[in-house]
Amino acid sequence: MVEKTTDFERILAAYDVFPLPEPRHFGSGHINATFLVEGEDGRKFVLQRINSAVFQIEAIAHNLRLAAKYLTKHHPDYLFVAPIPTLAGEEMVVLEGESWRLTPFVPNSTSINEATTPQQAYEAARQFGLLSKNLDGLDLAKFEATIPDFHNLSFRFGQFQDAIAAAPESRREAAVELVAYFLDKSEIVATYESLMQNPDFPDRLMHHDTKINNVLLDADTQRGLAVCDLDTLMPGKVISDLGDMVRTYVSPVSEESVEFEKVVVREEYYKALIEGYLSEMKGVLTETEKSAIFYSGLFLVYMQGIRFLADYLNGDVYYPVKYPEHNLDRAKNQMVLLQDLYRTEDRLREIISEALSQE
Ligand code: GN1
Ligand code: MG
Repeated sequence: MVEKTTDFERILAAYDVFPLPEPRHFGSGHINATFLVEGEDGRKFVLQRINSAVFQIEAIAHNLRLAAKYLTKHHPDYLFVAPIPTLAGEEMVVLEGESWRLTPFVPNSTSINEATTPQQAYEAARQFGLLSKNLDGLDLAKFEATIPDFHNLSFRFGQFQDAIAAAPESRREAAVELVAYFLDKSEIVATYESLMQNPDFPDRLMHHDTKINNVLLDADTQRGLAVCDLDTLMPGKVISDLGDMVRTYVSPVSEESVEFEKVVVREEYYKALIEGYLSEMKGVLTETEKSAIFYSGLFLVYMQGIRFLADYLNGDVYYPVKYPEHNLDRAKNQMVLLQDLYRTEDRLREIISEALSQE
């Protein structure tokens, strides 16, 4: 559905792009509104309204500018889907208090919500590995947090505890089993805190939203072309990107599924994503980072589970919902996935060792 109140023509005039036909909603992100724009000359673009309640908008522009400059100099052939500057040289158009950004639509690209072949998992993971590898060497101190504490698990755990304490009785009651499960697994937070103290666990430029639908695949060959949705490109830890891939590539059904019996770890997809990521990053990672590969799945699935659950307890103030228990179901989906990661732990650790020992 197109928001009739949006003055697309005025926004796009800043780029000298004239939309034909009316831009339409595109993709499945939760936080920003995304539209596909077809220009009168046949060119296609992706237009996004950035959620300024969530993001430090200036930090996004700043980080992407630094990254684009570095990549142009050091990796000129790398396809970095950066915002197109307006005719006035700005990264964004601000209209009536809202910030809009235009990126090129990569020709013949497609994105998927679930991996249906291990090769897709391999290709997607390779693209995220390539991004961090190509950005290795940049001075991280120059980058800013586009969402402070975004993947700080101690902070997220604190928010979860606050949400439990403040929840209305009815929601706390409905969530009681899930809350107990996630509190019982707080060892995941303790492991995070000890890793954060480890000097062999460095910051790197991470994408921080490595869902499979943030990768552009060639529509014909399914080869990875590029990554998109770069709003959370900022310094972080390797467990963020690896973990969100585990979270979203290994199960045959997405985080939206309520067919909980289908939420399982597919080992061949796990293997493919680990091999895809390591094909780019093996030479970059430290020993501690390598030893945290299995943990990365626990970390991210746990964090997403408590974020969904906290939002349910808070009355659905962050993630848009289609029905009252939507966030509760999402949290349950994550719980089931976490349980399956524990169930398959031995085999997954073997897969990691084999991938690390391959030449
Ligand atoms: C949000 O907006 P979207 O769908 O790309 C969220 C991610 C979560 C994801 C769960 C800024 O991403 O952290 O993993 O939902 N992004 C933000 O689907 O909170
Ligand atoms: Mg997204």
